[in-house]
Amino acid sequence: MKYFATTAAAALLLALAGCGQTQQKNEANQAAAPPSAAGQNEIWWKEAVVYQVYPRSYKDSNGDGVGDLRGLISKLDYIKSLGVNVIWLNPIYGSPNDDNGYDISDYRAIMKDFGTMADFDALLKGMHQRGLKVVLDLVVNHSSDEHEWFKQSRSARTSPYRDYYHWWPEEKGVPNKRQSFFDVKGDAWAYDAATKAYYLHYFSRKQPDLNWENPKLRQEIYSMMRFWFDKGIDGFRMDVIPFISKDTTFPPIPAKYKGDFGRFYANGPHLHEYLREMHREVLSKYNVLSVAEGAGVTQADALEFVDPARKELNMLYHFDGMGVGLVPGNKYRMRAPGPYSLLEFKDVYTKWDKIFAEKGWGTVYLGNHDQPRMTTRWGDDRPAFRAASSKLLTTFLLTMRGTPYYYGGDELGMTNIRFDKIDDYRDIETRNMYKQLQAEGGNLSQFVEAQKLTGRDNGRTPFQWDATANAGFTSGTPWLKINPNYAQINAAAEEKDSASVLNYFRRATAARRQHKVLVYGQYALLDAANPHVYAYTRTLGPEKALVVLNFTSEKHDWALPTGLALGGAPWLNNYPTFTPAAALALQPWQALVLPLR
Ligand code: TEU
Repeated sequence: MKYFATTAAAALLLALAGCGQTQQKNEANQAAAPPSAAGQNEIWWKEAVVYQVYPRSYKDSNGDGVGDLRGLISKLDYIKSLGVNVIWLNPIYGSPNDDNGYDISDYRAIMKDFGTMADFDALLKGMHQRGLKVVLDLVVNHSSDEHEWFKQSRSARTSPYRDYYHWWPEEKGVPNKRQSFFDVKGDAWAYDAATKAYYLHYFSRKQPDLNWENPKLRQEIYSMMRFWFDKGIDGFRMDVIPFISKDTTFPPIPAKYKGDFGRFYANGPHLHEYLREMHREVLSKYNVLSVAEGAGVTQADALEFVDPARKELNMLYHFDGMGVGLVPGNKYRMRAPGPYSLLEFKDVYTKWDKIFAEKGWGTVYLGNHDQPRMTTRWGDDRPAFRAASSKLLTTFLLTMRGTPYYYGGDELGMTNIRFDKIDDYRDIETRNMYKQLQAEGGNLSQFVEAQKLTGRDNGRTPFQWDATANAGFTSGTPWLKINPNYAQINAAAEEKDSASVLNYFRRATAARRQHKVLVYGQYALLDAANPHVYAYTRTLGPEKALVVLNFTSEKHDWALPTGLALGGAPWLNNYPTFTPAAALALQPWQALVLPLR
C-alpha cells in the first residue's frame, strides 16, 4: 500500500480541527449490514467474549490440590468483573483422567475431583444470575475405556454394545495403519485379547473411538445433549467433532492426504450428514452456541460447518494460526517457536476473516488448554515486555471480527513455566511423546527444550490469584507445579494497579461492548507487507476504527495511510499517552485502537 506522510498529516490536521472532508473509502459502503432486530436472538454468540476456564487449574476449594466447581463458584464475581459474558468449561464429567477429562466414563455425572451435580446446579444458577452463559465441552469422538458402554462392548462380540465402538476382528488380519495422537507407539489400533480383536483409538488407549455409523449410538449422544440443554446450559464446544465419521472398511489412507492423517480423519464419509442430524434433533430446539474444534479442517472446508443455510454449527475454530512458526506435521513439535513471521501471521488471520465475509461466522484465539501461554508464544514474556505484549495480544483478540475465545489466566499475562524435567509434566501428550522418542532413540534433550515452549502443561499451571502460598490456588499440594512468578504476576496485585494487564483486559471487553463496529465491522488489512506492524480498519456503516499493533520489542514509526483521518482519543492504548501525528511513533508492543472520521 502506498501512503504519503504529507497527505496523511493534512487529513489529520483537518480532522483534528473538526472540519475535515474525510475521504470516504469504498469500504464504508461495503460494510455488512447491521444484524436485523429479528435476528437478535440468534446473534448473542457473535457479540460474546468467551472466557475459557480450565477447571482443574482454576480454584481449589477443598485442599486436594485440584480445582473444583465450588472453587469456581467462589470466583464468579471476579469473572463477571472482566466483562466477558460466556464461560466455556473444559470437561467436568465422570472421568478417570487419563487425558484430564477428555476421557469420559459417565456423560451425565460430575467428575469426583470437581464435586457433585448439586455443585453444578449451583454453578449454573450463579452464572445465570450474573448474566453469564455457560458452554460445556462435548467430547463424543471417543469415550473412556471405563465407560459402561465400552466395558460391555469389549466383553463379548455378541454384546448389544459391540457396535458402539470400532472393532477389527483378528481373523481379518492386521488392520490398515491409523496414527494415534497419544499412543506410545503411535498406533491407533489396540489389540484386546478378550474378544481377539483390535479397537480404534485416535487418542490414547483409554480413549476408544465411538462408532457414529451406528444410529443407536447417535441417539444416545443426542439424548445426552438434550439432558444438559434441559438443565439450562447455553452451548457446547465440540471436541474434535470433524473426526466422528469413519469409513468402517478402514482402507489405507489415500495418497492425496500426503500423510496428513488429521486432515483425513476430518473428512469422514457421513460427517456433515451427522452434524445436520444433530442440528435437527437437538441444536435447533434451543437458542445455543455450538462451536467445532476444527482439527483437520482447511480454509476450503470451513463454510461447510458454519454456513447457516446448511443448518449445522454456529462457529468453528481453526488450527492454522497455531501452526505459524511450527514445522507442519512434526509430531514431536521439536522446533521451538522462536521469532515467527508476522507476515505469515497476518496472512492466516486475514484469509480466515475473508471466508466469513459474506456468511457464517469466525472465531479468534491465541491460547487454550492445548497451547502454550499466548504471551510466551506470540508476545515477549521477558519482564520488560511481558505486560505490553500481553495487552497487545488482548487488543488483537478483541478487535478482530469473529467471536474471541479468551483463555483464563491470559488476562493476568501468565507465562510458560518451562519445566526442565520430563517428570514435572502431567500431560499424557508430552509424557507419551517422550516415551515414544525414547524408544526410537531420538534426541530427548532437544525434545524437553522444545516442550518448554510448546508443551500443553505450560497453559495448564494453576491460576495465580495472589502472592500467598500456592498463589492462593489451593491449601494443599497443587496437581501441577505453580509458576514461581506468581509472586509478581497475580490477580490481587493487578487489581490494585490501574495500568495492569488485568485492568487493560477489562477496558478491552468494555470497548468491544460499546462499539459494535469491533464486532460486526468489515475488516481490511493495511500495509500488508510491513513485517513489524499489524494494522487494519474495521468499518460498520458510518463507524470506522483503526487498529495498529507493533508486534515487536522495538520502536517503530508507522505512517497513517492516505485518506484515513483520526477522529478523537484512542478507544484503547496500552501506553499512557498518545500524540496524534502523521506518523505514529509506536513504542515496543504498542497497541492502539483509534476512531476514524
Ligand atoms: O484436542 C484435539 C487435538 O487436535 C489435539 O491433538 C491437539 O491438537 C493437540 O493436543 C495439541 O497439542 C482435543 C482437546 O482439546 C485436547 O485437550 C484433547 O486431549 C483431545 O482433543 C482428545 O480429546
